[in-house]
Amino acid sequence: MSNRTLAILKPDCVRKNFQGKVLSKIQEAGFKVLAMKQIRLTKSQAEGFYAVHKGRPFFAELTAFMSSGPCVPIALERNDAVATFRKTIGATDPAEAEPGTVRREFADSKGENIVHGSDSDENAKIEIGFFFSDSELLG
Ligand code: IDP
Ligand code: MG
Repeated sequence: MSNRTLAILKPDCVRKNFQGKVLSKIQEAGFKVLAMKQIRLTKSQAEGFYAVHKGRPFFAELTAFMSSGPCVPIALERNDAVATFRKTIGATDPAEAEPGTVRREFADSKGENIVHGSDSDENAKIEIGFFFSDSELLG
């Protein structure tokens, strides 16, 4: 069944000017772009988005990084979107990601790893709603 996931091209991706290269790989993997924008999160917005990680040792570093410059949230559609997207981007740590995945090809470190992908259908819905209103998601 066709469903949705949220990608974010993270601030390292925008700084390196890799938005086009990464989006190409996402499109080549069969995803349709439903909605996309470039925005800069405040620190408190980044803390809200990553609230599930509050208390983890990397939370301060992660939210500082995610608010360090503009990022590009993208609502994506495909069959089996969440699992397929996570396969397309690869493991959190680019050193552990499979060859050919987005993180393996473009990311520098486990923290600055180019792209976010939702981890469940439930979280995809919440995360898409964090960035996009219903009228932006009509497709
Ligand atoms: P995911 O993005 O592959 O789903 P999560 O475990 O949900 O990985 O972690 C969210 C984000 O937090 C990661 O993408 C990465 O940017 C950052 N992160 C996770 N683990 C570490 C770490 O050990 N050191 C630094 N940053 C980390
Ligand atoms: Mg995650």
